[in-house]
Amino acid sequence: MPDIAPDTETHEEAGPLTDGFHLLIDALKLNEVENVYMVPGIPVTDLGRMMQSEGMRVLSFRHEQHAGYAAAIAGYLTKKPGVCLTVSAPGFLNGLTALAHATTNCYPMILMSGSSEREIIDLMQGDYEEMDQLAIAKPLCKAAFRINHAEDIGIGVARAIRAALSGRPGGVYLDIPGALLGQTMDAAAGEKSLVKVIDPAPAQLPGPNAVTRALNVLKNAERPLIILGKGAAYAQADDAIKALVEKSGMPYLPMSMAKGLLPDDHPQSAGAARSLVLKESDTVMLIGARLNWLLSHGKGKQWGSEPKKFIHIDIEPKEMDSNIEIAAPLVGDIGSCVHALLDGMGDDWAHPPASWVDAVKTKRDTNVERMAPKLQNNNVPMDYHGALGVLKGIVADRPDAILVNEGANTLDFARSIIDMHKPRKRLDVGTWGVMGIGMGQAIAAAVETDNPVLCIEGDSAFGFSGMEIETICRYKLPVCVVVFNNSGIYRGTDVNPSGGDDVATTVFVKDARYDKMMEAFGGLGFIATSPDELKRAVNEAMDAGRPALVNAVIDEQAGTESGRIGNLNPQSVVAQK
Ligand code: OXT
Ligand code: ADP
Ligand code: MG
Repeated sequence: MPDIAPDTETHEEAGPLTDGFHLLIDALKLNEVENVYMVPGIPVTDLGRMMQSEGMRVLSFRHEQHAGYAAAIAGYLTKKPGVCLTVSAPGFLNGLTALAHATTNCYPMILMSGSSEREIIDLMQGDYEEMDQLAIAKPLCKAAFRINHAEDIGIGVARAIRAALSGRPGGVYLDIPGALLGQTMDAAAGEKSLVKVIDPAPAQLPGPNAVTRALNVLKNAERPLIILGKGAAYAQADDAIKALVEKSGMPYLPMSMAKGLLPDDHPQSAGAARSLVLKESDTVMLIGARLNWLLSHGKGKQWGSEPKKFIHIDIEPKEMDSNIEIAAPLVGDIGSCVHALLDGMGDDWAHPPASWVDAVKTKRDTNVERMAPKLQNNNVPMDYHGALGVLKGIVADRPDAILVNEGANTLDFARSIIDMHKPRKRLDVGTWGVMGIGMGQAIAAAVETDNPVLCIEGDSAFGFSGMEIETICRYKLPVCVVVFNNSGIYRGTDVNPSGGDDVATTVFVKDARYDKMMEAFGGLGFIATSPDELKRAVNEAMDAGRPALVNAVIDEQAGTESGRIGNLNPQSVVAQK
């Protein structure tokens, strides 16, 4: 606490003072923000120090983008806003990608950036790291605020928290001018100015008519399907969702990060019958999933030729009819909507016709059986199936471990091969398919949950955040990174079409030893060239509970262009030279 200062105006003895630094920390702590992900520098270096001395966990990163991805996924995992703290202009911009990613994925996050002198910025006089950050952040987040006066810190933090969490969660920008931190005010008045946010994400009950309408549509379905998205996982209404799925008897399809909300080997899972259920279903109930590109916007060949009826549960009313007509919009929070449906279904809800349930089961069993022998192969060099077959077993043995996954082939194969067994244990590239979330998400997963973390990373994907393995080592986090090293983006075999000396644009250095990077910072390094070696290395690393990196050598030819989304690449009509 700063000194007691005499009031020079009145010559009376004033009370103790506080300042912007302390008010900001007190406001965050009052609202149970415990962890902050940051990169220090002017004007927030001392803020980081003081946060640490005041008992907050302050994780200092090597690059703001990864601190931001950590904060974003912390928000997803905890339903509290994850906080990222950066310096001005370049640090702010580095954090902005993650803020936009949080908004796109509906993760609650607050990006707090220090900023330079307002008067100089507004006259564009060239201050140190000058930038009109508030204006730049606005289109990329749910809300953006600047706090100019110490007495507004309590309100400013409260507004940021409520904006991030209420309704559809998302990213919020909070601009912290450097001068604010040094402002002083009477400590007692400062304490009174702080705001504890009451009920930041209030329950939003669906209208009774909307519930009845949804149940009527469901009742008339011959071939119903439930699609669970990551909004359903975020909602933490796990028991209610499981009860709804089981009471309804309907097949369900988990989107990538909803895998494990019910265990992937659940008898009603249609994860391994994806094409069939999308095409053949006549009624689809979406729970916390958008009809965006990942679901082909709800139309086209993938959805078959017969028209379908959609029931859509989402907290965001504007999501309804965004791509196609929704027969039964159910606007509200997922917990309340699912409970309302369960109540309305009564005790004698009829399960869907056996012909439909059996058709889904047959397709699922066929796909699983077809894949099984591929997962047993012990090929050297490893292909994706051989390597992921081993990791599937390790995840089954360690169901509490959090799986972080990015890449193209490494992502797409891992998603379909590795079963998840518990909710919110699979964290991946999200709505944008963004590379670079890996180490930031791994760090936050370890910090927020204390669970072990297994990262399955394409070698390109790993490169986006690889330097953060120093951060992982510094904080001694139980993170095992497996780099699927096929010497390139998608494959390691492309050649420069010009015949020149430069290698092809998708190809990396051959025989790279990513394991040595981890050893350089004191972590465990392994190299694995066969599934047996991979199994031994990952088990040893995870048993050790220490930072580890396994360099898994994958056949350079095994992957395909863009994994399973090669169809999205535009084609040139002019033949390549
Ligand atoms: O039903 P059918 O018969 O169709 O079968 C399906 C399922 O039923 C079945 N299935 C199963 N069978 C048996 N058993 C089980 N358990 C089972 N489960 C499922 O399997 C099939 C397939 O199922 P799936 O996967 O569910 O279905 P499908 O049709 O694929 O689903 C469609 C989608 C769209 C939902 C799905 O494909 C999906 O979620 N895709 C996400 C794709 C994505 O986001 N990709 C990442 C982006 S790619 C590209 O952009 C990359 N870049 C560019 C770049 C990016 N992204 N970011 C930034 C900041 N800069 C640049 C780069 C640089 S990727 C990349 C790096 C790549 O190189 P790496 O080295 O990192 O990686 P490698 O490729 O490994 O080298
Ligand atoms: P996926 O990529 O898994 O399909 P999306 O990110 O597309 O999932 O969709 C998540 C949806 O969940 C968003 O439309 C968001 O508004 C919604 N959502 C998030 N939290 C809640 C909640 N608590 N209640 C209702 N809807 C929610
Ligand atoms: Mg690769």
